[in-house]
Amino acid sequence: MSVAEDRAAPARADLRFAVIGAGMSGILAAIRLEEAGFRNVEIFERESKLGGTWRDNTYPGLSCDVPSHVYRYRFAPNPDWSYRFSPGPEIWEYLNRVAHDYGIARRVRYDTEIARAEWDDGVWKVTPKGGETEIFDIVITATGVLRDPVYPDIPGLEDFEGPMFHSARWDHSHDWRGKRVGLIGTGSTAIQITSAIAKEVGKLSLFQRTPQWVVPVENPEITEREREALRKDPKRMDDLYEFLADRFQNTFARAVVGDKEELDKVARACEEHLATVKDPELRRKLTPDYQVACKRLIMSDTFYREVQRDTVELVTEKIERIEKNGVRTADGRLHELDMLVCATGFEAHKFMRPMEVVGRGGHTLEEEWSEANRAYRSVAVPDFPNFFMMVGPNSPIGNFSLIMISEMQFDFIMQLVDRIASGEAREVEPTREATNRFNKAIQDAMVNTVWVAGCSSWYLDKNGNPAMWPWDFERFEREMQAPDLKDFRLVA
Ligand code: N01
Repeated sequence: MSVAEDRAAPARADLRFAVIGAGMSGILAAIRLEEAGFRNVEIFERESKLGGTWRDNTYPGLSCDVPSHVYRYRFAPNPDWSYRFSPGPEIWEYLNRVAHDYGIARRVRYDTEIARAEWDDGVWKVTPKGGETEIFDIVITATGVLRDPVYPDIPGLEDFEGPMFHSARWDHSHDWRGKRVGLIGTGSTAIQITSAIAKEVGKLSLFQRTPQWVVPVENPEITEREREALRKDPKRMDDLYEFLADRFQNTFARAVVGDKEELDKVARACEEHLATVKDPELRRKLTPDYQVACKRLIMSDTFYREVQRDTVELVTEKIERIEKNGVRTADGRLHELDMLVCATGFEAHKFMRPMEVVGRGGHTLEEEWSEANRAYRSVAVPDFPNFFMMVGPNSPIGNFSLIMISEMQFDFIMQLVDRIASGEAREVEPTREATNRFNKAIQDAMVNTVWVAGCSSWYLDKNGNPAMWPWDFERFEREMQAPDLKDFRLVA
């Protein structure tokens, strides 16, 4: 069960850490810090349970579109995944199990939202909402990306008299079976919901503003025999991990950052898949007019089948307003509904906010990021000493395994923490020059990516720039291997 490599106990094992968030990244940080010998690690979680996005999302059809055998901590292989892309509840259980096994779950300070963290006099003063300020040496934010739901800005949303909720706040007290369900949005979430409920709804009105490219990806069950083989021989799991990671890195991960040949392959697969839709009119409505993978690619081999059912109507007329009985579209038609689900996405650029972060000399993160969210290699910000982010700005959040990303970022952060723990430095932060250089390189490289091909998506920040990692995965691995200390200001 040990995750630690052979490490000497830190000279300053008493360093105080605030880990903010107990989702996938926060659990990881807490486990790794404790394994490294740090005794004072506090984990703050604003909700009453851990698990982040896998706690919040419980909608029908929820699954991860990254293969399960790479969507796991490296130190906690799981032979029991039931499908190639396992259902959401299984992932949530996995995170819970790991957090329990490593003694983290019981130590999380639940229902504790951090309102403010201020660097003052060489320490971080961290204040929970309505709570007392506590002192820490190091702050690690692990607050996720797709956390706060966005409801559509459509007049009358509150007028609807039936159940209405966001996909990430699914209200299970209302059965959708046999009902007239309205579903707004056609992102990854809505596609999964459609595939799951189309057969049993009374009628599904799927409101599409923009069609999506959908790549057909099979999701076979992992048989008990296969699971048993993995249980007996854990090396098989490691081999599978390497195989899946390699395959992804050499295909799709390259396609989105400029490998035209790979992108063409994905495009052909999507086009052939779309051609399986029989009704030409429906096919026309489902045909995007932008580059494949410009928006986050949808992975599904069931959506086109399900959307062709008699129970489903794809509505492409603009929504004019929402009324007490349903959705009124611009053609004057009222789509009468019993319940309405908004699968309308998340605020993907908030990071730890609304938490207020105040760095050196009273400089706030809000000021620092007033033009754009910029960090040094996604993990640190100048003027914010001993402050590290997991899955911060420009992390590779496309269709990658975010667990893998988090682990690499943590390894990088840990090497900086080691400088403090060994007594070599009291404060560590990236230089402004290195941070600017990194962000300039990001902007220069972005022109080669598929995300600037002219579509709108949650990848784009408020300036219309993709908040993504514009290079291949190997470069991310290389950059996360070891900090270049010339790029840091270390204060002894
Ligand atoms: O959200 P989205 P999502 N009127 O932002 C539409 C991850 N995820 O929850 O395209 C009408 O992608 C909007 O329309 P348009 C994954 O990273 C992962 O689906 O902007 N429509 C769009 O269709 C994913 O990318 C898994 O024109 C409105 C939809 O709502 C991310 O979550 C599974 C509207 C929002 O799509 C977000 O996906 C599920 C309006 N006013 C999700 N406002 C895995 O398998 C918005 N829309 C890991």
